[in-house]
Amino acid sequence: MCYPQPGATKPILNPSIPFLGQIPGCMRPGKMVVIQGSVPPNADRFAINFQIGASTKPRADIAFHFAARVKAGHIVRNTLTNEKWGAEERGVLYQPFVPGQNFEIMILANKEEFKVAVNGQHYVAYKHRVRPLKKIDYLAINGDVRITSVKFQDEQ
Ligand code: 9QG
Repeated sequence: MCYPQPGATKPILNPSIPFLGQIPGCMRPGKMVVIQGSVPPNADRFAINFQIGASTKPRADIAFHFAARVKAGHIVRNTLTNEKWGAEERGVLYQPFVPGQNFEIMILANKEEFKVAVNGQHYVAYKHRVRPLKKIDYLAINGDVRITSVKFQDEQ
């Protein structure tokens, strides 16, 4: 369900991990999520999931799974539908997260794709496989990561 929430929303500060939170007004073209945090020393992997609902059994669909495999040195993008993963997108990208260091991830949805920037630099795009975007109502973050702030913004 999507509960529209007009106006600016307050950042969520220092959430515990795993984090699960409703996306105010759900996803739509122009919606941006800014996530700040750090990668703990010895981190193996963490993931950011844009979900349809919050169910754990059966597991909610994930429109966009952004999985940083820090130790393995790559980032996997995928979609989970009816508890099954689709085709992974891996590309030959550098792995931008450094154990012990802070990061900022900005994820902006437009009509065609999610655009992900890491530390102020465009990193990767992921074409929408789930439509309409407003079905996407929860953000989940799990794994080896510390989060200091999660902000939802609407592009002007
Ligand atoms: O490994 O790959 C993404 O394609 C799977 C992982 C799975 C996903 C998936 O086991 O792991 O990253 O949420 C999950 O299930 C995570 C932790 C082929």
